Amino acid sequence: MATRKTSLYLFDVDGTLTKPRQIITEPLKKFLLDEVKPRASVGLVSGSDYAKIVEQMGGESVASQFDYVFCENGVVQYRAGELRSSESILSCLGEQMLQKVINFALRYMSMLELPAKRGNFVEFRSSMINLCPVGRSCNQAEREQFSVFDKEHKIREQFVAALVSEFKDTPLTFALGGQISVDVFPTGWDKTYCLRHVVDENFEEIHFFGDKTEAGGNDHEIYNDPRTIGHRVTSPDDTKQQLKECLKLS
Ligand code: M1P
Repeated sequence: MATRKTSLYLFDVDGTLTKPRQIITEPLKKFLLDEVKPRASVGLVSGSDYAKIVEQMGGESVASQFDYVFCENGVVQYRAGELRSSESILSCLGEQMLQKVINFALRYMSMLELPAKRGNFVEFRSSMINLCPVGRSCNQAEREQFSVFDKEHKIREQFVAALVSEFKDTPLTFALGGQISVDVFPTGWDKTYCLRHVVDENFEEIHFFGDKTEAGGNDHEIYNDPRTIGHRVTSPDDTKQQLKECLKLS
């Protein structure tokens, strides 16, 4: 039987606990904190930064009730609302290489014709760069519109292929972020990175729930890692259903 000492349940956020970039629903939040947390340790592991995770969980007071909050794939780690550790992509790559990536990406994105283009095409975070052809300042309708266009025209897949080819000799990984962007980070700084922070806890089971588990998605590595039991989900409702089955809840 799962206990908080023996079992850890890790959750991706976008598409797993919330709709992309939306706020978690009250019933799911309550279910996780009232039903799951008493039975297992719980953690969030997202490509997003802390501010976005807090916003999507409905505030810092909720986020800090999770035992672990792993941001930017766990390269930035929070516990109980406190920053515990982080790494810098700038120190890892150096300014010159970073600029090569940013300049290539901006040139590539400048050639794209899309239904809409807004601002904030490159978001620089502690441990990753997020590249967004439509621009992160798009509104929700423009986000949805890009997502439909991207599914049809494979904008991000082609962008990733161009980045991989250009930087094939550089230890960088390019992963489809959520709905509208591409995450760029040093190889190895994928979601499996967060597992090093829980080694000392000696959990018998680490479950991971995510929706982007296919190759190229940002849940792929941790979902397939031998240290985790991976659960592929299709929506927040599906996550709840699978959790009920795992924990034998009615
Ligand atoms: O699901 C995690 C992703 O969330 C956002 O993706 P998008 O804006 O494309 O839906 C980004 O924060 C991305 O970095 C992150 O991986």
